[in-house]
Amino acid sequence: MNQDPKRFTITAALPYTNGPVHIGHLAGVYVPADIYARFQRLQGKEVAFVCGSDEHGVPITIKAKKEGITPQEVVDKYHAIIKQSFEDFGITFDNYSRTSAKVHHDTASEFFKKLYDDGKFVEEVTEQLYDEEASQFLADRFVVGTCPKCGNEESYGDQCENCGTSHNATDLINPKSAITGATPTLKETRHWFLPLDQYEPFLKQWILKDHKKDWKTNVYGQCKSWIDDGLRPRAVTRDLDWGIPVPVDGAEGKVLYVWFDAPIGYISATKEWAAREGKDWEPYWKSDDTKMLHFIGKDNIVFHCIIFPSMLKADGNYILPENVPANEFLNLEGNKISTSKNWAVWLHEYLEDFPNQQDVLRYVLTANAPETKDNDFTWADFQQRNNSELVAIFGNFINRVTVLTHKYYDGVVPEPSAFSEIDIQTLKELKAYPAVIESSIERYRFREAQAELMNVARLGNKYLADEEPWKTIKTDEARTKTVMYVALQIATALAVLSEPFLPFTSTKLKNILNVRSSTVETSLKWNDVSTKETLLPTGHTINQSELLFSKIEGEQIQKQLDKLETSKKKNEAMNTKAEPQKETIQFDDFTKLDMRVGTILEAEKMPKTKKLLVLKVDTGIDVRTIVSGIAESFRAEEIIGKQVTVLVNLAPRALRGVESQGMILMTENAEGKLVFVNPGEAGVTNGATIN
Ligand code: B3M
Ligand code: ZN
Repeated sequence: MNQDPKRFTITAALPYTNGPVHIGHLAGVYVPADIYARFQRLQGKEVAFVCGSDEHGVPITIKAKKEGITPQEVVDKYHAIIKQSFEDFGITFDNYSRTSAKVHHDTASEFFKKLYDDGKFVEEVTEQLYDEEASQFLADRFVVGTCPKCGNEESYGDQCENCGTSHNATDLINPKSAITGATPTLKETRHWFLPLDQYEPFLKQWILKDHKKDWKTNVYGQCKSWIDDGLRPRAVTRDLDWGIPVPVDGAEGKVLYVWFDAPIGYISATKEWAAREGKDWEPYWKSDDTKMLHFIGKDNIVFHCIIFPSMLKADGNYILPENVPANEFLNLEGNKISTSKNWAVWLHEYLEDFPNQQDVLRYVLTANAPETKDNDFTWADFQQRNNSELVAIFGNFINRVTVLTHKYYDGVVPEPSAFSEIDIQTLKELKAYPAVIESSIERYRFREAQAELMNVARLGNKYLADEEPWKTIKTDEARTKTVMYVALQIATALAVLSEPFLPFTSTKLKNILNVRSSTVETSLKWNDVSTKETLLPTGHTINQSELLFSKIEGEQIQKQLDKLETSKKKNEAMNTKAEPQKETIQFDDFTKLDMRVGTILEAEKMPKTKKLLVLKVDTGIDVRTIVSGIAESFRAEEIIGKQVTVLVNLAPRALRGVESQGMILMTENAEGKLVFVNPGEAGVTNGATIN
């Protein structure tokens, strides 16, 4: 691969279409990929940035079963939501496709057929796990068991999420069906295997030798450990009814393994895009002067670095990725993000609470990107970075420059006189930034790159603070003009350099500087910041100033924390172990309890207590006083008139001097709040017995 690629094929992992996308997806894959793609386009490079929905695979069929709808209905629903979220956050895919598209079914089938015809697969009848109860073979996420490598008891059939190892379902210790919970039996079935062992020499050369230096250590390390462990043939077909049918005779009822078809989705997405744009897709996949990159999360490394490259190699006509800049995981407030536990910040929900603040989230996620290790997102940090970085540094600088330009010069860029030492130095520093940021981006260090962008704003702030145009305006008109001219050049540089990171802000800023519709912008490219003498010429008029960022208040953050707290409580309630069963009693023991339906007639707080309410209850037998410890869960007014279950023959006892003549039956709900064990049926009269 030469140093100056002609075009870029940038892929971002195809999200499984069984749920919406959250901040972990954005931070790990889509924001870094988008920064990279936007940056290359700003450099004037040809880019195909492709992605799409991964619509096959077991997670989707499981979701469909759970919701009682078809897999197609599941993917249609989430494809639309996911696509919208990406658009909303300014992820500039050239094509966001889906693997249920015809172009993909055709492309994946042809890919398989070619390898099949070329004799690249090993066809074998083997024993696979089978669920007798569900009459179904178990593979991938249909089976869970203990990981043979790390001992994680919840490993899936094809991959352990704890240690990242990819294995065959039959390797699992103590496998259990995820459908019925049954212990699977073994049943013979025919499948096609990609003999990864045969690709070992190729992988050793390509990864362990050629890319030792330029791949991230986490990616390289994982690959090395798999290769060192020895690779084994992997089945690329499955006995399932959801997926792409295996396109050969004698394969009825079988589909391609989702991890065989999904990466081919990158090719299909490129084809679809090229057809739409009237371009040729092939150079993007087959030409040596193309730089191909896969942006993914760390759990996808084996598929993108070992299996897919072996497939491409087996075909023989394809280029290989130049790099696979996989990220680690983003945690949320100290815990692993989890869809099933609703421990996540969903993108569509974020936008409801923080409308038009996409850039704030992009910024914070990049500032905390899990590039070399797992990282944590906290709402406190989110607020802090917005208020003391985006508002106080970036926003403040732009606001000062634009407000002063209007105040002093009616919005017209003034003419500078001779530059001082400081001006020359400042402009020189400014011109160095594009190369500095570029170098970080080209090494996939997006946090570092964005930090350098903020340094441009800091440079501007410092310059204004040192040169104090608000003071010199009273004494030295010429000097003030020069200072404002220099500050306006820095502001314009920020509009250009912020585009990959903060695209909405960049557009807003270009509008303020009035460089979008005029001829100025057409000439503003990334490198112009370092090469052009003038970015914003004297005499150019800028538009009215508006705030780029706004302060985020404590209540907004509290609301987000409360949401998470609710999820936490629900999870705790779901996980609390039921109390062990008490000793067995005889039927006669039970009949000793006299439980009735009663109605609360009056309720009043017991003076000087926190928990106790004094109730008058109509039990159908009589109206009696019952003291109940429920004041923390109910206000007295709200329970008057409620029908409840009462144990009426409990020996009376005095509580704080009031005799309680019975007990109301209660339990706790998911949030830990007491609730009545309610008769629940309309038309039950007081005094009705419970048995
Ligand atoms: N759908 C896995 C995931 O979301 C998967 C990526 C496919 S990329 C070809 O983790
Ligand atoms: Zn494991």
